[in-house]
Amino acid sequence: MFKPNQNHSNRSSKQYQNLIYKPNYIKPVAKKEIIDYLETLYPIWENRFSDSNPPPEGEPNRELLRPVYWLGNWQFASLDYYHPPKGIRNRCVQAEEYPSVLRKIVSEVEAEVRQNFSPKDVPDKWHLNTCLINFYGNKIIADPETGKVKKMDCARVGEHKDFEPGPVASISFGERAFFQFVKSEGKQQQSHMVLQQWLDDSSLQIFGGDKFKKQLFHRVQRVEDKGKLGSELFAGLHTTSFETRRINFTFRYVPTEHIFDLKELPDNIQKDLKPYVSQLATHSDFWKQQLD
Ligand SMILES: O=C(O)CCC(=O)C(=O)O
Repeated sequence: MFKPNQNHSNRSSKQYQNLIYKPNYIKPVAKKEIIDYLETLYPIWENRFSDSNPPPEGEPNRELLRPVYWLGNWQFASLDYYHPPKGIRNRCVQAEEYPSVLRKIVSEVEAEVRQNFSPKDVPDKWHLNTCLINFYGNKIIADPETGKVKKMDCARVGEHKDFEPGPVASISFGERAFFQFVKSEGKQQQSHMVLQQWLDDSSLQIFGGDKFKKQLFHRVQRVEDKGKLGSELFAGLHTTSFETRRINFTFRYVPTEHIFDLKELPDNIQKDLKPYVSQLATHSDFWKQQLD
């Protein structure tokens, strides 16, 4: 059992009930293949809201803090993500398949889950068919008056839950991230930290079960900035106005009946997604076909 409030180092494998951490899980050959694959992607900047899902009264629309790419199915932020039991329709859009290097890793991770998690925490038909790729780093902003460029560190994620059923697996590359599970004390109160750990380059983290998925929230407080690790590793990426120093893949499960083709979505939603899909289609045959 983990001890609350302990600051776990990242040097060795850790296993608690429903939480696994394995450093150096991805071997260098697979890591290189994954980075090569990432260099073929053109991540996009999404807005949190859209015409069909407008921001709350008085709030402006806003860009996410980082560029993203999704595989398996794309949960556009402006569709408000997959959120069962109510938010299941028009949330998950069929997307590109995993490349073979990820398919192999995913099947090993699924075996790991089936070996180590209680069957009651692994839903029927559970498999990791959805992947969010998050790019963490500095946003590059040019001052329109002076023309000077400044960097804004956006390498964090606020507390949230992943609502997809069953365990979630996360693989990290680049600079290490300080990851926390927290107990929310309500909107006006500061959350209470329960467990924190560094997620290192090439590590695997898996969490599931009621405690880590349903009760606690999780967040990334910061990503180290030691200089070279991220910038050299990610020099060939196609993120725009952004300097990446960490990449995280989170693999999740969305029941296939909740994944829709773009064409099946209502017209107003297709209209909201058009700018994103058009942008994706400029570099992806899959997305080009979805537009045709
Ligand atoms: O970057 C990470 O380690 C966590 C990402 C995360 O919380 C998410 O994708 O939901």
